[in-house]
Amino acid sequence: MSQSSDIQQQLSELRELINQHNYRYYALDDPSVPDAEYDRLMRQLQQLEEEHPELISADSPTQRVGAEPLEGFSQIVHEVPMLSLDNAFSSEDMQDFDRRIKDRLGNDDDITYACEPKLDGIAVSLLYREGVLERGATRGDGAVGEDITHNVRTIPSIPLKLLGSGFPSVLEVRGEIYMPKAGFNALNERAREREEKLFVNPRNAAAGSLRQLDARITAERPLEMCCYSVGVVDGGDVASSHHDILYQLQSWGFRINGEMRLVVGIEACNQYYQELLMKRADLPYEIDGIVFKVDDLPLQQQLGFVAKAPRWAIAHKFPAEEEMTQLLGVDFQVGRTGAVTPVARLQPVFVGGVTVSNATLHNSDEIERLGVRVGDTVVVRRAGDVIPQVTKVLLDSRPEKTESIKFPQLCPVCDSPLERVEGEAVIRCTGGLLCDAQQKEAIKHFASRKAMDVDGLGDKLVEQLVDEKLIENAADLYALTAEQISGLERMGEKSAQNLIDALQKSKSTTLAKFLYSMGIREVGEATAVNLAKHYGSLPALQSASLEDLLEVEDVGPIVAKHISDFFANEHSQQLLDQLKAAGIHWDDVERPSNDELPLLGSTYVVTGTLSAMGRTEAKERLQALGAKVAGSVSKNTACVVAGPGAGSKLSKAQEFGIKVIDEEEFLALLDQYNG
Ligand code: JCF
Repeated sequence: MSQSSDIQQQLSELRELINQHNYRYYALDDPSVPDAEYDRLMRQLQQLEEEHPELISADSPTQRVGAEPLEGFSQIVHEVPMLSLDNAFSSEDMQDFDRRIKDRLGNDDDITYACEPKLDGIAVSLLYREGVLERGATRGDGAVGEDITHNVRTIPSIPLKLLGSGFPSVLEVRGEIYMPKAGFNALNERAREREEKLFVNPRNAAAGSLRQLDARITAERPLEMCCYSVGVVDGGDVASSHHDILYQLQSWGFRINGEMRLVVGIEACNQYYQELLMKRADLPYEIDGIVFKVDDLPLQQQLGFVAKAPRWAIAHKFPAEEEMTQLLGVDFQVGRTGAVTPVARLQPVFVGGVTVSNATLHNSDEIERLGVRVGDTVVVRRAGDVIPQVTKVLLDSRPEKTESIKFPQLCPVCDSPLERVEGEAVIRCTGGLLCDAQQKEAIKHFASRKAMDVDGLGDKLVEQLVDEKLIENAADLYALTAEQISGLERMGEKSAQNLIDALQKSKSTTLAKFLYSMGIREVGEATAVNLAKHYGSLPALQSASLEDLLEVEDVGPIVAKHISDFFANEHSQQLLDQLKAAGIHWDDVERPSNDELPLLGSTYVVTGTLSAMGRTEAKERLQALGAKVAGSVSKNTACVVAGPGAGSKLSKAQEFGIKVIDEEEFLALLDQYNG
């Protein structure tokens, strides 16, 4: 064999292998090799192609990164028009759809439908000739679209070359290009950090990514394609049912929707709809409804089309997650930590399945970014159980008279000055517990389930108690009498006594819950548990220095400062005394003495692979000896435990001259202390 055909052989084997791995990873979500192996193969191919540039082919997996920018998009005419779908908005609409089909077929037998989520992305067409991707186009108006070949080539779930065999020599595959929620969130997070423009939703982000003349930009966007039908088919055949066509497409290398099901009869369609509606928020991509199609192709042909939509398919829409409405005004709410949040007061609108009249505007930066004014028409988004947000201003419909939104100079509740910490977006009230709002929120938090768990003490009741000046802080709760409570609106003698009993019951708690209930900034449930475990008692924690606090699991300099500030504060001290006097109690945690914690004060880092135990166990064993285990090496690291495969952490340790031990020495260390 000549050398060049030998290389050619090597190249096609590598490409074949990489395409297979790509398929398993991007189309089937079922990777066949670890990422590192995939990377090695790619590098091997790249190197070989560098050495033999004349052998690079357009369908090589290395050719996805994006070529030079285009001057503009050219138009393409869809040989088979790309139809839209009729919509159904209720189960009655679905019933009618099913009825029309049966009437037209002159047969009352139950129809088999293929059902799948309707992805909220951009419809595209891909043309394959002899199994090689030749052209990608947007749907456009269904008759004429734009050529986006350079961009679709960068999307990993789109095969540049079909897998397997038996595909028609000309095959047009249709589907939806979309951006998964996680990719969208990460993209916007990065844009926010760089103070760039944010995308309004994943669909806009996908559209914007495909509208790039420079495919190198598209290549960096987390796009996926999911296929749902074929257009032109020439020089070969496809299967005779919708679902079989999808499985064929899958075998040729495409991603299809894993939620696709076959059901019989319209009742089952409605049931599928309800199931997916429940699942909607948990799916990794956005959907705006369910597509139902008559599965049998001969039946589809018999049914045909009306105007621009097939008679054999329908989209049963979900409630919209975005709607337009008017911004009537902005209120400023003060939270437990004093953070002042602008809240949009909206003309009530039905969105995401509920009527929304308030939405968060986050902070003053966000108001500026949106450029929103009172009186504007805005887009409100409510997805899943997430709080509603204003995501966009419709400038085209801005009325003549709008008002700018003025962030207050003083706390809207207590008139204390507001402050903005350098580098933070949050503006806070400096009033602390003198601020009624912060006081109320602090008491609500104190009584909440994961804190002191005072049964029956809801938000409204706390507000009444503070407004009626019956309490000023959490400790005052324990001095309330049944008479005082039963005098309140909507409270009877029975409910008053229940609350007294619940308060009594809450006095017996744990140190962790008590610490959490104090609402110290950045001290959530997990940190409270760590603090309780580490110190065992309140006095031990109170007397801890900043450096001491840094020894606690997951406590960094900022949290440590908040904790230390809290205990140094006069109001906090009074509150703690008052609560103790009220009879709040817990059993102190038995904490090993310092003699039993020989590694107290040292920070360890575990890296690489250990054969005797996993890194998590290694970490726990070290912590049991009092060590702090950190995730990265710094000047404060006492020792690095390095197994085989250790990388940058090991080199950093060597650079800093930090002690490094291998697994054998590590096991000896554990042995030494565990006797
Ligand atoms: O997921 C979609 N957005 C979607 C759109 C799914 C389908 O099965 C479609 C479609 C548009 C047209 N089917 C047709 C015929």
